[in-house]
Amino acid sequence: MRKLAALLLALLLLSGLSGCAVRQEAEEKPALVVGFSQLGAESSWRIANTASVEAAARDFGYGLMMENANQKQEKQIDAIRSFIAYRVDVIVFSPIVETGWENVLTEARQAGIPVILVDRMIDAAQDDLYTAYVGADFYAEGRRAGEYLIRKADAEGLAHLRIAEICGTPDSTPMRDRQRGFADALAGDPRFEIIESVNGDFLRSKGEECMASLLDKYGPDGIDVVYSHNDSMTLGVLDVLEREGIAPARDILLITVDGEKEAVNALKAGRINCVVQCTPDLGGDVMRLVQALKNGQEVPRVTHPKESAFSDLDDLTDPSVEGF
Ligand code: GYE
Repeated sequence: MRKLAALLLALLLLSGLSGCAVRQEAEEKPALVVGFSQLGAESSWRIANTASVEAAARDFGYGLMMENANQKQEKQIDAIRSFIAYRVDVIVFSPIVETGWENVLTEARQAGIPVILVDRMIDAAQDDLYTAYVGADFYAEGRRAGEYLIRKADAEGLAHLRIAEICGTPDSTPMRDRQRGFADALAGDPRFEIIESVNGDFLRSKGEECMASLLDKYGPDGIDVVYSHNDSMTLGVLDVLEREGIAPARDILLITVDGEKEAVNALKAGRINCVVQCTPDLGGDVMRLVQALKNGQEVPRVTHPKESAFSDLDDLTDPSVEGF
């Protein structure tokens, strides 16, 4: 009888232990592995976006292989090839420019690995090179920037505004669509003249350089508005204006896109006129799609986050007016 009890106890212990071992194994081996090719770390927006994807992968219990391409398309292509070789379950990537992805994405498709584009789009003849896109509607953002300027001109009776545009990375989706949306919103209204569009590559240092050379060329009285495609470049613009004794948001109107804390605070302090919001917090939407794909469910082709714009014509004490 005692022998039987001892045997039972041993069996119980064993099953308990092995149950524990299995559970531990399940905890160590993630349910699936996502390969994420981030394009760089050029702005606060990008850094917040990386953090959002990392946090969401953790929340969902997915493994994340992240490669940062440091603004180089070739590095993104290498990263995607290494994800294919590793046979990750899903590839997530943020294409630095729109063109030049056909070959590597065809390889991913042939390997049967679904691709989710996050933040930026591609421009390719075949439309089966990616499964879904999660990111902003940049055309709508550009329109919001233009619509603000129309409201401002109406409110203050401004008859002729000369606009300098500082653009993001050439051939990138936010650059193209923020430019197009803005131009379309103002089209046909003789009060607005875009005198020049220059490339600031989404970088604070280049925003500063662009503003300095625009001032050299047109003088402080030759520019009425600066429309900048992101906050980093706008912060560089602010540095130059303040150094030159030009009052930002009064001598020269400033419209910016993103909504990072430093820019929203500058808006509240009367140093920027309008911040068009673009949320970097895309990780949750991306991982929800990864989960749906894993469960064999259909996913929406396009997911846009909800966004708006804040300006000196709005109530800036509203709690919704805050940066990331
Ligand atoms: O506006 C900018 C970043 O692709 C939306 O890239 C993103 C843009 C963002 O460098 O700050």
